Amino acid sequence: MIERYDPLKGERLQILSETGAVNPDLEPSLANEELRRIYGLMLTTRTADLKAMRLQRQGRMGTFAPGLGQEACQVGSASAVGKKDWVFPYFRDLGTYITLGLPLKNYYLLWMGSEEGGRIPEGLNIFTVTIPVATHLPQAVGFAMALRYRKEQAAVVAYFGDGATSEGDFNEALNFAGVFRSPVVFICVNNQYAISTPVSRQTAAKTIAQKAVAYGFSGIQVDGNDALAMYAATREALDKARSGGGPTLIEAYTYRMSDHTTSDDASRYRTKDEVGEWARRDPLERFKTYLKAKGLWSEEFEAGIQKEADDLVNRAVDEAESAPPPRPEDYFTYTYREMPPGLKEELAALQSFLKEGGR
Ligand SMILES: Cc1ncc(C[n+]2csc(CCOP(=O)(O)OP(=O)(O)O)c2C)c(N)n1
Repeated sequence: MIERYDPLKGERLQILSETGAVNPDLEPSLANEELRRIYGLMLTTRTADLKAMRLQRQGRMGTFAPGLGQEACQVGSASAVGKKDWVFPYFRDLGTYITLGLPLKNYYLLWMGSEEGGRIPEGLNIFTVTIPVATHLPQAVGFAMALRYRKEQAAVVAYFGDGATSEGDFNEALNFAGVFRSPVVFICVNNQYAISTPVSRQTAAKTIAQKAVAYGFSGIQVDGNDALAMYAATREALDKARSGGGPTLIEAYTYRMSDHTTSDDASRYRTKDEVGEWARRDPLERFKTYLKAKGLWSEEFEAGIQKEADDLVNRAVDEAESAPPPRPEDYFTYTYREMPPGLKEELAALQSFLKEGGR
């Protein structure tokens, strides 16, 4: 299917139309319970995301990067990840973490400034939030090569934004992956902006997906507000990667509905009309219409999963807020197995500063 969509011709994979009508030829065969689960995960993601924004406004959380509008990119693609695959998310990937089973408490703790939040529970094949743009991409490719050398039937998924494609790390990662046919799926979440820089100032290319052509592998542009399309494209790309077919670049074409972070004001560089235009393409509404048409949605179902989401979010807030406060030393502890001399010096300086009552 991926090969059938040519990004150079402006072709984009869509399975659920903007009005929620499904293309029966492309509809993935997912059990009813799985479809309801996908919707529930998107709803949970949105609930958790809006809560984080409120916590920040109340001074209970640090800077936060909201993912409003990107739920289908995250939940749709992550639902296709296999048990043995590994995932390198980026900093706006709450739904990816929720889908793959990271406790929400951890995610909240991280944005509350605690390194404890970055401790991934045993058995979860997922990496911590990466704040530096694109630095995790060469790491993801290296990890994929390690899987290959170990002859594991597994692949890697790496997420990043459109802004990341201007970084050298993007070029190095995709070039290496192309040459060595690494088992990796690159998912570029093109949400149209990198802070205030629109994608038209990021690249002169018509699509991001077409960049794959220059690296010698396939790229596909997918409607990122269509969870079914994200699921289908990711599943196919992962199957291909695991069976030796090499990498794929998926461009999830979407929109960041909220601010870049809690310290941004997007209304200074975007028009109300533009935001309104994208609000019509809401990924949750679209999926709800699809479930309704299949007889899988009811008011009681919605109320039930909303309550579950609220309970989960409230529990995670309680747990995160009652956890021990972060220790400044922790920021030095986890980067290297053995702390290099420069860091040791900085840590000692911080400790004496704190001892003297510094804050
Ligand atoms: C290497 C690096 N440079 C700059 C920054 C500051 N920064 C944080 S997010 C961001 C924009 C990223 O945009 P994009 O990759 O499109 O992802 P989005 O935030 O839109 O999801 C920048 C420049 C950073 N974190 N890392």
